[in-house]
Amino acid sequence: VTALADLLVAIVGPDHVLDDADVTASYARDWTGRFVGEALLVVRPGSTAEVAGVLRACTDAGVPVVPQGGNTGLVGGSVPRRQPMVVLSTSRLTARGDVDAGAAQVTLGAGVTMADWRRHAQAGGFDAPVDFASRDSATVGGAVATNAGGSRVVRFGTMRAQVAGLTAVLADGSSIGSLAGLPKETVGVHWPSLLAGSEGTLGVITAVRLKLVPWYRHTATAMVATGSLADAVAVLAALRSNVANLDAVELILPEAMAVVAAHLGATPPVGDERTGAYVVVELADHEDPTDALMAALADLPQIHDAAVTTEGPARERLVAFRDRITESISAQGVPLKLDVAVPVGALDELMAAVRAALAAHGGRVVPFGHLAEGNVHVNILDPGDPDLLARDILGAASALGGTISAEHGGGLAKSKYLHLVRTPAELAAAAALRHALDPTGTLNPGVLTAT
Ligand code: FAD
Ligand code: LAC
Ligand code: ZN
Repeated sequence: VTALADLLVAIVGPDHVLDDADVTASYARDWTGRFVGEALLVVRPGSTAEVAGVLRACTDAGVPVVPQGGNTGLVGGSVPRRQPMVVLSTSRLTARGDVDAGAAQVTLGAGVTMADWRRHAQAGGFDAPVDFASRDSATVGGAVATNAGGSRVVRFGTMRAQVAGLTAVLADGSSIGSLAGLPKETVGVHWPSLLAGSEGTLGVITAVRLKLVPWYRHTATAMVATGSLADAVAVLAALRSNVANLDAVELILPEAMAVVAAHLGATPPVGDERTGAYVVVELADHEDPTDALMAALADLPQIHDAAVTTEGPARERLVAFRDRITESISAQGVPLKLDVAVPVGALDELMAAVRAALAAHGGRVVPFGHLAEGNVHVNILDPGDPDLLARDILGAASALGGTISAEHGGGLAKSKYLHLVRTPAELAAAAALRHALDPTGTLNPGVLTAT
């Protein structure tokens, strides 16, 4: 330990190698509290060259490394899980380039937060296309590494679609990638495509060249109450065909509304005993889209109650019922998080399978998610038998043509279930690729490792 610590101190300086257990503890515990490990050391390199030095030293010493951004990941991939393990924190990689208006791109250090990406883009007259509730801590590097989604995917796609370039360091300390951001290039392997969603298993992303989108100054937000999930999907279909500036279509099921309303100490803005599903809809545009939103919702027979707001405190109050669900669940205990997606037409069947699994294995479900992607966050409080719940619910998602992870990644949580969505040939090819880039198994062992 001392020899490795001395080497790391020589690379990043004494202030950036942490070994005091009181200090390293917060880097070793995940956001949910479900995954708690111990860090041999926490290292905070300040440049790509320092990241390379750190990785080379750890690989030479045979000590595995877990890359960590904001530590808001929800599947256990961002914290140590065996001894010894070094946490490589990107918290000092916070350089921000100027907004390149002609290209509509910006270069950011991997440790810049999602909120700072957005603020920086807006200061340059643009906007960031990805947004989600952990924005103040989650980093752009972590978001690329988990191919993060959030509420604007319906309009702009996931994080993968925003990466015009990146640089990353492999386990042996070599650097790959480019920040040129060329929109067209055809010379074989495309590093951003490979690294997006790789969850720290192929390389440490040190900087990203991200796309920007127009900054729509006007947002109209509605919450509507519908009778069922099928009705919510009918509302989604109508919006998709009738409006051009759809920015978010989010789903809250009644159990989640009850939990978040209690947490906020507020009454749900819409709905009553008829409500089977709430939908939060946003339109964003250069002109105020409120009239367009009201018109789009006006004659939909599936809606029995609606509230519409524009920017300001009223909108923030409404959005809080969606944004703060994850926090309100954690305030009640450590949930089992099964983040799945199915084709939207199969959402009813998915929830029937979830309820059957709960009846058989115990627990309280708090479901919500991203309706346009058929993505339901199946959060289970007081899970009776977590393994059987996971087996049945992830199995059902897969059988319905969906996935065991639409967001957040596989981490440690899903390693056991990768076979549900990948063939043996695919798992073998992925393992071979990983071995080629990281032959010593330094980077994030256990994560995305089929077991
Ligand atoms: P971390 O948690 O630090 O790490 C996550 C994974 O990425 C780990 O495997 C880690 O090893 C790897 N990693 C981190 N940085 C790097 C790097 N520079 N290079 C290589 N690998 C790296 N996610 C969504 O997709 N959509 C949501 O709507 C959403 N909402 C959330 C709401 C709340 C309240 C919370 C707590 C989380 C939410 N998340 C959501 C999950 C999480 O915030 C995202 O996955 C986020 O992108 C993680 O970023 P991070 O910087 O915190 O990464
Ligand atoms: C959300 C996270 C949990 O959608 O993905 O709030
Ligand atoms: Zn989500």
